[in-house]
Amino acid sequence: MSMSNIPAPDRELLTSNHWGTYRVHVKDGHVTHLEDFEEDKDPSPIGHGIVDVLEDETRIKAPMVRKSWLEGGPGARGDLRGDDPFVEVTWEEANALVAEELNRVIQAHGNNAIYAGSYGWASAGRFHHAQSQLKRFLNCIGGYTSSKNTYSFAAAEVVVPHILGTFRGHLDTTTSWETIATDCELFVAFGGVPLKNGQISQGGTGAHVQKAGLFAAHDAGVKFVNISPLRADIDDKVNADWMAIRPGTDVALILALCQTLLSEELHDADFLNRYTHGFETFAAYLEGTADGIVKSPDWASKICDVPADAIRALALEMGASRTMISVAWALTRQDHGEQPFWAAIALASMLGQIGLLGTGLAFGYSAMNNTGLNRHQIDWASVPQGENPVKDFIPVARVTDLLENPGGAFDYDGTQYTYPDIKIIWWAGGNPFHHHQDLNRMRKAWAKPDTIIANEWCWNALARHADIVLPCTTPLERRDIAMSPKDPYVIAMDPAIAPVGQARDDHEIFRGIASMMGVDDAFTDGRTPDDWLRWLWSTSRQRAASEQIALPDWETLQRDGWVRLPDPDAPTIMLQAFRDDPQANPLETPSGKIEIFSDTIASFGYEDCPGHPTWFEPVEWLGGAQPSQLHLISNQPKNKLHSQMDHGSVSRADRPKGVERLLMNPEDAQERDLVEGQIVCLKNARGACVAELRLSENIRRGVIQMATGAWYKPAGTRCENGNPNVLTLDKGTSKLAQGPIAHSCLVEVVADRGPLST
Ligand SMILES: Nc1nc2c(c(=O)[nH]1)N[C@H]1C(S)=C(S)[C@@H](COP(=O)(O)OP(=O)(O)OC[C@H]3O[C@@H](n4cnc5c(=O)[nH]c(N)nc54)[C@H](O)[C@@H]3O)O[C@H]1N2
Ligand SMILES: Nc1nc2c(c(=O)[nH]1)N[C@H]1C(S)=C(S)[C@@H](COP(=O)(O)OP(=O)(O)OC[C@H]3O[C@@H](n4cnc5c(=O)[nH]c(N)nc54)[C@H](O)[C@@H]3O)O[C@H]1N2
Ligand SMILES: [Mo]
Repeated sequence: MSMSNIPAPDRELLTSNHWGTYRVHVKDGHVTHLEDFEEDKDPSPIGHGIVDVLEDETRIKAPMVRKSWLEGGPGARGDLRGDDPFVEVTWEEANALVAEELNRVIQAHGNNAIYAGSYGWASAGRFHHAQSQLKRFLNCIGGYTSSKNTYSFAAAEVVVPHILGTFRGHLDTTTSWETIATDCELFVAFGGVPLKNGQISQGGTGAHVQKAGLFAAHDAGVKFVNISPLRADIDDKVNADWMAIRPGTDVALILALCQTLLSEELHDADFLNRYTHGFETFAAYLEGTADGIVKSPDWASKICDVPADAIRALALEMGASRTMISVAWALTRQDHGEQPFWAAIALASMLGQIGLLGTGLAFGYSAMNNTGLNRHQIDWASVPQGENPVKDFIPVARVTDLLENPGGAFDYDGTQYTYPDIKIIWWAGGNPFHHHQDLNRMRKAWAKPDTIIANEWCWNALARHADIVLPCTTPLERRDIAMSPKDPYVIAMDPAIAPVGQARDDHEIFRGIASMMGVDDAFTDGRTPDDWLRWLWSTSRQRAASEQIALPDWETLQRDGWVRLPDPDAPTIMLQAFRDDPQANPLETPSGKIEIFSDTIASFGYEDCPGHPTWFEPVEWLGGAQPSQLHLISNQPKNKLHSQMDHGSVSRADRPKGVERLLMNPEDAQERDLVEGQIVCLKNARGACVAELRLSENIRRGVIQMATGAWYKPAGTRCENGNPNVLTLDKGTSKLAQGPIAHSCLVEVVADRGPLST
């Protein structure tokens, strides 16, 4: 039931997603394999993981309704979500059930009783962007309670605009990799330069550049320092110095670097004077004027467990070198996650190299493929979402609080708000049973709403915990365009096979419900999907043309399959215009300068986020741990994107025993009588999960690492697949941003004795 009237192209088929672009090979209507895109010199294996699960038993092939809900109506046995069987229904029945339930809830409770923050990455493709389709549809029927910010770096999204005027703007103008090779001497990387993460770029990746950028810098003689509990956070080839810091303590280390620069008079007073605001207050904090604590290397050493001499030496070296400071996003996903980026901005300001070639500051090289990838950034057209009349929102990671506490108050960025009372949850293109913390707590709260609707293509934990499951297509079953301002390639995404089973494109799903509710004209704007694609392309072509970039017409794009934008003439330098002329190009902060002290944040009076970068003990960290406890880093997985295709061949190949792997230092293992390859159980008061133990000297003592992504498979409060989010704590970073804090987490690890033993 393909909606497209566009004929198949006379060339090899293409597909694209966040992890890369591939040629698609099809035989008898089935995808046989994908082939790496010829333009990509460092292709990612991740994409290949979809082939064997496209049509297998994990695929949702028809609309499904949870049995108790179907029999008892909205609100029936929410506690059975995740355990109840499902009953297949027709699309007509499913659409009618959804339309009727929306009408009921809107009439009885108002549109703010619908929560459709629907956070998540979905798939690439400008038209079939699941959230845009969902939000456009809901805005046609009066709106929904939304969410703000991301799980990636919520703390930075709220704090950095107060300090630098914008966060995203600076992220999108990260200093180009090529200038690191030519103009940097010392590259200090908090959280490393994890090439595993550079496989990904939101909205589609044409060719991978992070490895080439890193290696070129190394070949040019740049010295790297990897400040991380994990040696593997930077590739062995670059011979980085490894500072095996305790997780969650980077702020103490950064403050000591600042204090050393200050006491050695290595700070750039002219830069601080001309470009920053409030340094004196911060300097007084470094000197301990108010609290009597000098933030010296000796002080920091006791917190971060890096030798004081090494801290002092690094400060002196930074003061004497052309230095780039890179801070991984992970540092924002921890308790008081507002502080590391703010402290790093203060440190880079003291070095005075911001806005120059190859030096200064960056938010996470290789967090994605686009970090430091020099490119034109066209404001590509997207599906307009319309206006949401409902003003209620939550900071994205407060979803469990929202469900637990209707009518309750929460603080956020200087204002107090109230949680609405949610009756319907709708998710399309995200997986809260992947991304949220303290999943056992969330699962309980998830039992409360009357109705949960999910658009999904595979039977993951989100689908299993929904009442109405609407089966959607994957990009291999629909036509789209991958075009992202984060990547120079535009890719025609071809439909390679017919939709599997009764799966429908998200757009088609919403069109069906819109039609039942009498808003199909508003939803489609009178356009067919093909009309939308042509509109998206012609609008985007015009926007490119206004920036002197000529793009082919629609027919030519379809014929050729892809186009690469020309490279910009000059490298990108973060904050260059501000550096060149701070009067003509002030920052969008109250002072127009870098706010090392923020009067605005100070005026909020938050005890957990005062007016300047401050060290706080995290709620969970090694400094406050029992001897039996270890610090769990649950970082991004190498072989997949989040939970996507965890069931596919590429991810499965990485866990031969079926469960996620856990990395531990051999000495920690010996103390616990644990051995390589053993199945272990991680546990704390919030839950437990299993993992296969792997030992390595490349992780600091006291720290264990387990990638996220395993599909949540609860047996009581224990996850049998190894999803670390049964262990992580669900609490906001601070009253300022209320961001998630997955990386602040203590656990115990014991030999596994089976499901009933925990
Ligand atoms: N412990 C811990 N937890 C974390 C993190 C961490 O570091 N540690 N990181 C956090 C971060 S940074 C992030 S961004 C989040 C990621 O969290 P998510 O973005 O929610 O994770 P994904 O697995 O990418 O979820 C995307 C979902 O969309 C579905 N999907 C794909 N294509 C389509 C489509 O076309 N239509 C529809 N309807 N659905 C589709 C997929 O099957 C999948 O279920 O996780 C966060 N959680
Ligand atoms: N392959 C793959 N790539 C991805 C993703 C994926 O799921 N798979 N997800 C993408 C997304 S949505 C995002 S947001 C980015 C996230 O990008 P990041 O936030 O950079 O990702 P992480 O892998 O969580 O963290 C990077 C490293 O920081 C280190 N680290 C953790 N805590 C601390 C600390 O307290 N101090 C120091 N110094 N280091 C610490 C960890 O060892 C970790 O390996 O990755 C993107 N790239
Ligand atoms: Mo993210």
